[in-house]
Amino acid sequence: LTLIRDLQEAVGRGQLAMVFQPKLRAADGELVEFEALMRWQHAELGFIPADEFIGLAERSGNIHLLTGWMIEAVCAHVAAWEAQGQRVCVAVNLSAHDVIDTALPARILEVLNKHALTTERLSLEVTESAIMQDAELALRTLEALRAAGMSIAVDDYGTGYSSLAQLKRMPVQQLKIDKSFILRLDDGGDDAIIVRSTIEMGHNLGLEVVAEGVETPASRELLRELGCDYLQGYLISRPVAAEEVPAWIAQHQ
Ligand code: G
Ligand code: G
Ligand code: NA
Ligand code: MN
Repeated sequence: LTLIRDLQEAVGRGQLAMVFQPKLRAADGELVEFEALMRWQHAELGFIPADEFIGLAERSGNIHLLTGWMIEAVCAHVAAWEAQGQRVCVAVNLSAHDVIDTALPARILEVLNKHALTTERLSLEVTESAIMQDAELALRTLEALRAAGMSIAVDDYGTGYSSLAQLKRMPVQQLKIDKSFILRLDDGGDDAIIVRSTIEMGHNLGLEVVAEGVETPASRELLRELGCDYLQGYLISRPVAAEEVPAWIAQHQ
């Protein structure tokens, strides 16, 4: 309970942080966007993993505070990079509660507008389980985000229980294959079969496919051969601090 209070205070006091992990186009290695990942360094407890404090925020009804902070801070970073002459796009993760918050799209547009940013600067990642918890409400939120020009990725694809028939009704553009299928892709096991058919199926449905958790050159090559569209993982880069983003881009070019 004190942890919930600490988290609420951390948002207000600017004690949350975020790191940025690049996503590249598989074919030519071109930088596409960075995914923003939230971090919390607790004053006494130290670093608390994101899935723990985000789960806590969800269960205690505080996730909208974190998501609101995230959207604002991401847009502020993107605007600052823009002022330095660097055009950066960022993907933000939404939780199950965010995706049924039908007022969220208007709030996001307000923040983009405040920073004079167009909607293609922001994309969103939502897990399939978050989408399917209340598919009707999620559909409304996602359609509004999509109509405004933001692209949406289904995160952790393959770990949920949604049927493709359900997912197909959703206005999503990308499938992000969960890292549990990618981490051991190069060891000759069944993961390659799963990944191959996921990429094929995604493409047949008109979706782009992203692989996360790319850790080895062998996995990268296999994913390229399988026609995967985008790659993300420690092989390319660990998540980096906001201050390191301009240097990362300069070095990558
Ligand atoms: O970066 P890390 O491995 O700690 O992320 C752990 C989990 O927390 C991942 O599932 C990631 O998507 C999630 N996560 C990280 N940042 C955010 C955020 O800003 N919002 C939400 N909803 N989830 C996040
Ligand atoms: O649930 P989600 O897919 O959003 O989780 C993303 C998390 O995975 C991030 O916290 C990030 O730190 C982590 N991650 C990113 N790339 C890799 C990777 O190549 N290997 C492993 N093991 N984890 C990764
Ligand atoms: Na994610
Ligand atoms: Mn994921």
